[in-house]
Parts: sequence; structure tokens; C-alpha cells
Amino acid sequence: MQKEWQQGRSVFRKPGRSLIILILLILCLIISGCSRKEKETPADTGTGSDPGSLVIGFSQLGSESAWRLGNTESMEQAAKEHGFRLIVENGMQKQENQIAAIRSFIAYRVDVIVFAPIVEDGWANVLQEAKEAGIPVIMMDRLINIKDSDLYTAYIGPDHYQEGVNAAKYLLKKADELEEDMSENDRIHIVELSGTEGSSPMISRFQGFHDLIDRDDRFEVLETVSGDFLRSKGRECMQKLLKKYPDEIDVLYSHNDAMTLGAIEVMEEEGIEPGKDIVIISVDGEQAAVDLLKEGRINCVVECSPMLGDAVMDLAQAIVSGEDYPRISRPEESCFTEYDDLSSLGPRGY
Ligand code: GZL
Repeated sequence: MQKEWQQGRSVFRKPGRSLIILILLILCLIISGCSRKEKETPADTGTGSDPGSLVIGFSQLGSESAWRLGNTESMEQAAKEHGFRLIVENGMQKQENQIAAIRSFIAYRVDVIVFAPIVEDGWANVLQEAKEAGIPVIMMDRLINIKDSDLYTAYIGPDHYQEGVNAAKYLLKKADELEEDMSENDRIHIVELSGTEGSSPMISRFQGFHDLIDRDDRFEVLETVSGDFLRSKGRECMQKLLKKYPDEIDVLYSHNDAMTLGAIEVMEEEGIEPGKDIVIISVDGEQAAVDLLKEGRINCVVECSPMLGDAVMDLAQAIVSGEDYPRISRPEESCFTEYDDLSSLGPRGY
């Protein structure tokens, strides 16, 4: 699905907090003896002083899930293998932290900026500043809403809409089985744990799923609640849903494995058999979820690969070297279900 680029709301923030964070970040870089002059090789590249090695500023959105941790690790490993210096700033789930980090990378004059935007809106100003500084920006993992798509150089990340479609396709197949145990007028009741409000994976996984399910009158989505991609909130939301819809829930569609693991904890505390009493569809494909799929406690795991590091580093090299490069790149992704032979599925690495 081609994403419609709408005009992004430029968010002008009070200079106070963000400016303080920016100044502190720049001071840290200078004090640590690595203030970067006119494209000199930084004092401590940490990866040899090869003048060809790049310095990359990476604004990661947080560390909210095994997926995110795997993504950060993938970037760190790939930078090391490419001989690049990677400066990682963890936004800790706050957009203002990410914006301040990008501003510090501009001040430090990195060769390339990489960022995983926590939400879709509010990036135009800082990306304009990076463009005016002549620093290429690679957007990784999540997408943004922006009028001027020239404000980023390239995007590498999953197709979240297709992931929602994959989840729905599994459920359409499962429905034939579920209907056998249902009376004529019954409908298959679904609850949905969605990801961070305003984030592209939440928006697109919702849309991809609902575009198939909402037009099929065998299904009824009872409620969609945001668990913010967090295990703790997945638990909390599932507790509330089980109280609100006692014995009515047939299917859980969860936008990431972390929330699913929290929800399964609650189900088992309530004596509900996950994967049997409630069909469970989850997205990410982290090891813990695949293990539960093999045990029959999850029915479908839609893969969303965090292993983007290598592709990002290759892309950064191509951009800086003036070689051709794809503007949009997406990793190959699978969907693992209870109907598949998973015996050959190797370790997930996250
Ligand atoms: C998806 C990624 C999402 C994962 C979550 O590309 O942005 O963020 O699905 C993570 O686990 O929190």
C-alpha cells in the first residue's frame, strides 16, 4: 500500500526542555574530547582511524521491547563490522529527546543521521535543519508524515500494513474451524491490543487487519485498546478486557509480542488456555513468541524483522560514496502459524 504523505504538523516546542537537552548533549560530545571539526576523523572512532570510516548518529526511539533491543544490537554489530563509529542516543520513548539528539548530531557534523521515529508527526523542522546542514538522513523502521519527502534521504523498514494483512489472512483461514463450534447467529469476537498511538506500525497494522476483517460479517471487533507496545500495558489492558467481556472473547490480535506475553500471563492467571480458549495472533516474531507458538499457546506470529543494521550501514556507505541506492527498502518477512511445520525454524536472535 502506497502511504499517502500528508502535511506534517510542524510542532514548535517551548525552547526550554529541548534546548537544555540539546546543550547537554553537545557538551557531552565536546567534553568527551570528540568534538568534530571540519570533517576531521573523530579523535576516538573506536573503530580504527581509517579516514574512510563513517561517523553515524543514531537516534533510537527507546528500549520498550525485545524487538527494539534486537534492532539496536543489529545496528551496533553492523557498524562494528563496517568499521563505522556509531553514536547511539536512546530517546526513551520521547519525541523531544529524539529531536534533541538529531540536533546534537547536526552540531557534531556526523556523516549520516539514522533515526527510528517514535511517531509519524512533528519532524519537519529538525529534518529541515539536517538538510540545511547537508547531512543525509536515513529513516529506519517506522515512517513519518511529511509534506516534503526530500527531508529524508531513504527509508529502510518493514511493511506494517502487510503485517496487518498477514494477521487477517491467518484469521480468515482459522474462522472456518471456529465456526464449527458456533451457533448460526454467533459472530467471532475479536479484541485488539494496538501499539503506540500515532506510530506508523500501530496505524498500518490496524489498517491492514481491518481492511480484510471489517468487511466479513462473521467477525466483530469488540474493542481496540493501546498497550503502547509494552508488556506491562498489554497485561493491564487484557485484565480490563477480560472483565468487560467475560467469556465473550474468541480472538486476540496484538500488535507486538511484548504486549501478547503480558496478555497471556493474565489469561493463564484467569484459567484461560491461550491458543485454545482464545486464539492469539501476535506480531514481531521474537523468540519467546515463537516458542509459545510451537507449544500451541499462540496460534500465529507475524514476522517483523528488527535486523536492519547491515542494510542501514550499506545504505549509508552508498549515500556517502555517491553510489546508487534505493529510496525505500523493506526486509523479507514471513508469517508463522499453527498450520506450519516450524521444526526447521532457527533461533530468532531477538
Ligand atoms: C515495528 C517496530 C515496533 C515493534 C515493537 O517495526 O517499530 O516497535 O513491533 C516495537 O515491538 O516496540
